[in-house]
Amino acid sequence: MQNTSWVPLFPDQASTFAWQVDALYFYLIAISVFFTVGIVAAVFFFAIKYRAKEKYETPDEIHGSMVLETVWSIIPFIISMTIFLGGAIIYFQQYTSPPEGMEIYVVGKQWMWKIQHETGQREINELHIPVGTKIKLTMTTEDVIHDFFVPAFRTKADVVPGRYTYMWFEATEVGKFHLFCAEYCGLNHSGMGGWVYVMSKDDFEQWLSGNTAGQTPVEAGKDLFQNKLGCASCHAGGPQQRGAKLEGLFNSDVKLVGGQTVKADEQYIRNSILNPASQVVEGFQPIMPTFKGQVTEEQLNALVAYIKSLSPGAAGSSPGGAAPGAPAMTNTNAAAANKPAPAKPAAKPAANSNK
Ligand code: HEC
Ligand SMILES: [Cu+2]
Repeated sequence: MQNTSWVPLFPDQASTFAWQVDALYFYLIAISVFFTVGIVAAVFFFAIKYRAKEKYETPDEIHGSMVLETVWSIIPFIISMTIFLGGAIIYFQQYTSPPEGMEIYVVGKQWMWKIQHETGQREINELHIPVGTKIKLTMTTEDVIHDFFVPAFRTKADVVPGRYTYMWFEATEVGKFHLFCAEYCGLNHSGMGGWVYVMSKDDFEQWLSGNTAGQTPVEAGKDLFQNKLGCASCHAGGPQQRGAKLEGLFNSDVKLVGGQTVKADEQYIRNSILNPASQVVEGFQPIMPTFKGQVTEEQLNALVAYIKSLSPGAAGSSPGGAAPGAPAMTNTNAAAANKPAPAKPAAKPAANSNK
C-alpha cells in the first residue's frame, strides 16, 4: 500500500510493533523538543535577568541548594529510565522469536534476496506472506553482510555470513511494502531490494497453490541426507549407526567431549555439518568429515530443516514445517528403546539417548 499522507514523513505502520516503535520515537522527539525549548528559553531569561547592570559589578555568592540538586538529578533519572524501559521492552519483543511462527528461509547474496517457504515455494526479491500471521525468518548469506529491512514493519536485522540470524513480525495490513538491504554490500547494494506482499489468508493460500512448490526444505534436506551427501551411511538410525542420533536432537542439550554442554539450535546443527571436529558429541569419535565447501547455504538450510523435522515435539521445530509428504525418518530408533530411560521419569521422548 502506498503512503497516502500528504507529506510522507513516515512509512506505513503495517506490523504489530510498528506503532510501538513510532510511539517510542515520538516520545524521544517530545522530550528533545521540551528540553531544547526549555533550555534556550532559560538561556535568554537568565541572560537578561542577570546581565551586568553596571561595569565591574560583583555578583552575590551562591552556596548551593540541596533541593535544586536533588530535583535535577531525580527528574532526568526517571526520564532516562522510561526511555530505557520502553526501548528494552520493544527490543525483547522484536528479537525473541515466537515458537509458533510460520518459518521462511532467507539467503542474501550480492545482490538479491533468495527466499524459500516451508512449503517449498521459492521467490527472489519478493516475499508473499499472509496477514495476521506470525512470520519467522531464518536468515543467512552466501557472501558479505546484508541487512533485511522492511520499514513498514519497523524491523530489520543483519544477515551475517557463517551463521543464522532471525527476525519475526506479524503484518497487520494487506498491501505491498518495500524491502531493502540496509547494509552497504557492494556495487549494486542500492538495487538489493524488493517487495513484501501481505495478502489475506485466502489469497495467500491461493498464491501458494498457484506456485509450483518443488521440494520443501524438509524434503530437499532428506534427499541430500539420504542420497546426495551420504549422511545416512553414518546416521541411518538404529544401534549400529556410527554417527550420533539425530532424532530428537533439535533444542536438546548436547554433551560434548571436553565436558561442555550446548543447546542444539540451528546454529549448532549448521556447525556440526561444517566443522564437525569443533564440537564432538560425547561418546563419539571425531570421524565425521566436514562438508564445508560441498553444500550451498540453501542446502544447509534444507539439512537443518530436515534435522529439525526429526524432533517434532521441540519448540520452534515448526510442526507445520514438516510438510505432508515429508515423513520423519522411517527407521524407528532401536538404540533409544534399548537404553534404560534416563533418571528423570518425565524425560521427553525427544531426549537424545546417545548422550
Ligand atoms: C563418517 C560418518 C559420518 C557421516 C558421513 C556424517 N556424520 Fe554426522 N556425525 C558422525 C559422528 C561420529 C558424529 C558424532 C561426533 C561429532 O559430533 O562429530 C556426528 C554428529 C553429527 C551431528 C551432531 C549430532 C549431535 O547429537 O549433536 C549432526 C547434526 C550431524 N552429524 C549431521 C550430519 C549430516 C547432516 C551429515 C551429512 C551432510 C553427516 N552428519 C554425515 C558421523 C558422520
Ligand atoms: Cu546487501
